[in-house]
Amino acid sequence: MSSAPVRNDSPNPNVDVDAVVIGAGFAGLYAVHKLREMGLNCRGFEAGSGVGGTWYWNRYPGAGSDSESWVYSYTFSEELEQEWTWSSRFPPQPEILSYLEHVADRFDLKSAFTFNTRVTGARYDEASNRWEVEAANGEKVTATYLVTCVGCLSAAAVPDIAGRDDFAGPWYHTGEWPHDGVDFSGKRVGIIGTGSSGIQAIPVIARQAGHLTVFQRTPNFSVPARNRKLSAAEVAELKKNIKDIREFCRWSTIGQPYDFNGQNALDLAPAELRKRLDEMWEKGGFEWMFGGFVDMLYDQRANDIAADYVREKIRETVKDPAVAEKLIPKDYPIASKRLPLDSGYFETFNRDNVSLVDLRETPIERIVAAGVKTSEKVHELDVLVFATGFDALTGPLIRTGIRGRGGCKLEEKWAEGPRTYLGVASEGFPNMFMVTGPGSPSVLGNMPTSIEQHVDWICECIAHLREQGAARIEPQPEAEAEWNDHVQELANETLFPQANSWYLGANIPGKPRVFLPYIGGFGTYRKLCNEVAEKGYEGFVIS
Ligand code: N01
Repeated sequence: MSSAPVRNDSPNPNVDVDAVVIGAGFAGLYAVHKLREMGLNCRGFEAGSGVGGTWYWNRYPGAGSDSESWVYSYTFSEELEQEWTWSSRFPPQPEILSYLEHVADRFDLKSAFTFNTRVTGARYDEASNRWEVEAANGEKVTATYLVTCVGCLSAAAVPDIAGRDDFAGPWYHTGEWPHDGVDFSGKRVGIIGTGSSGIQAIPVIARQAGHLTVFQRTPNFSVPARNRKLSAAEVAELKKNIKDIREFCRWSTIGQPYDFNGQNALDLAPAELRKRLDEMWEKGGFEWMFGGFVDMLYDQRANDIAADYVREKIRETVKDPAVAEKLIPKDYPIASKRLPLDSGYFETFNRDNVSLVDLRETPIERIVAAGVKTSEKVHELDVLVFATGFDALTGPLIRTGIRGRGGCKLEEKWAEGPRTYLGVASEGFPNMFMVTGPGSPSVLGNMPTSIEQHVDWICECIAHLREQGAARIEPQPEAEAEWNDHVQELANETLFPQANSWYLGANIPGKPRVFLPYIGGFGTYRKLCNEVAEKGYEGFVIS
C-alpha cells in the first residue's frame, strides 16, 4: 500500500473530509484507524453514545460471542493482540465492549466520531463527485469516500403484533437493551423468539424471573457452547501460536480456527461417524457443524444424520417428552437457519418456573394490557422481551437513506433484493464502500476476520485510486449482475434456502426472498477479492 502523503484540499477539514465512516463497531473503528494511517481525513458518525456496535446495543442477559475469543478480535496490531487477555473461550458482551473501548482509546479513535448521532441521509453529488452526508444533529459533511460500517444485524425488528402498545408492563428488544439492565426478580416474564439471542437469554432470565414463558414459533436446533474460563497456560499457548492461528482463519471456510475435515459423513461407517460426532459434541461450539462433514450442508441424507443426532440430544435432555417434542425442529435442515450455541438452553425447560408456548398450536392473537393472548388464553406477564431478530444486512444500509447517482435511493435499486459486486460496492453509488455488505461472506463467518479483510481491501483500493489520480470507482453492471447470480447459485447448491431464515430475508414481511450472504467460503472469497485487485480492479469502472 502507498505511504505517500495524501493531500486534503478541503476548505474546512472538519466538514469537507476525505472519508465519512458510519458506525463505530468493530468495522468502523478499524476503518478509521486504517484510513487515518493512510493520511486520510475521516469523520465518523455513531448512533450510540459510545463505541461497540453490536456489543453496545446487545446487552441482554447472556449476550456474548459465539466465536472463540482469541479469534474474535483484531489482528492489525501485534502489541494489542499480545497485551489483551480474554477471560473465557466465548467472551461475554461486557468483556467484548471493554475490548473495543480499549482499542478505541489505545488508537485514539473516538476523536474521529460524533456520537449520539445517526446518519439520516447520504447523497452522491455527481457534479462535485462528493458524498453529502446529513446527520440527525443537523450537521452536513461532504466526503470523497463513503464507508458504511453499519453492521449486518443492527436494525432491530419488533414484529407488528396487534395490540403491542396496549401492554401495561415494560417491553424490550434484545438488540436495544437498556444500559442499566433489567431486574426480572420475581417477575412474570414472557419472551418471544428462540433464535440465537433468545437461546442465550432464556437460561439466564429463567434463573432470575419468578416465571418465564417462552413463546416459540419455530423450534431451533442448538449445539452446546461448552464455554469455560481460559487458564493462564492456555492463554500463553494461544498467544504463542496466534500468528499461525490467525493465518489459518484468514483462509478457512468460515474465518474460524477450524475447517471442514475434507470427509463426507456419508462415506463413513455409522459407528465411526457416531464416534466423531460424539467427540465433537463434547468439544462444543460451531466446530461440531463447521469443523466436520461438509456434505451435511449439501446433502439431505447427511444433514438428517446431524439433525437426528441433535434431536436425540434434546429428547435425552428435556424430561417432559411432550415439551421435548415441541422443542424439536422437524421441518428444515439443521444449520440452514443460523445454528445457535447454548449454555443450558434445553435444560432450562426442566425448571418449574419455565413454560413453553408452542405458537404453531396456539398462535398469538394479540397483545393485551395483561400479557400475550394466544388462541388458548391470556398469558399474564409483567415484562415482555422481544428476541425477534433483525432486518439483516440490507436493513441497516437502507435506513441510512443512501442515494446514489441521479438521486437513486438504495432501496429502489434493491427493491428485488440487494445488488452488489463482491458485497463491497454497488453500481450507481460511486466511491461508496460497504464493509461486510450483502453478497459478502459477512455473517457466515467470524465477523472480525471478515471485517479486517474488507477494510484492508477497501483501503488498498482507495490507495490505488489516489496513486492513479482517479476520482471515481464503481462496479460495472455486468460484473455486478454476474456476482449476484453467483451468490444465488452457490446458495442454491446448499440446503440453506430450504429454511425460512433471515439469511433469505424471510423474517421481514415483504422483504424479497434473496440469499443475502456469499456462501462460497471465506478463504475463497478472499482469494477472489485479491484477484480482482491484482487485475487492476477487474469488474469496476475507474474514472
Ligand atoms: O434473531 P433470529 P436473533 N411471532 O431472527 C421469532 C446473531 N447473533 O436475534 O423462526 C413469534 O435468529 C423467530 O421465529 P421464526 C446471529 O447471527 C449472534 O435470535 O421466524 N415469533 C425466531 O425464533 C443470529 O442468527 C449471537 O418462526 C417471532 C426469533 O424470533 C442473529 O444475530 C447472539 C416473530 C428471531 O430469531 C439473529 O438472532 C445473538 C413473531 N411475530 C444473535 N417474529 C452470538 O454470536 C420473529 N419471531 C452469540
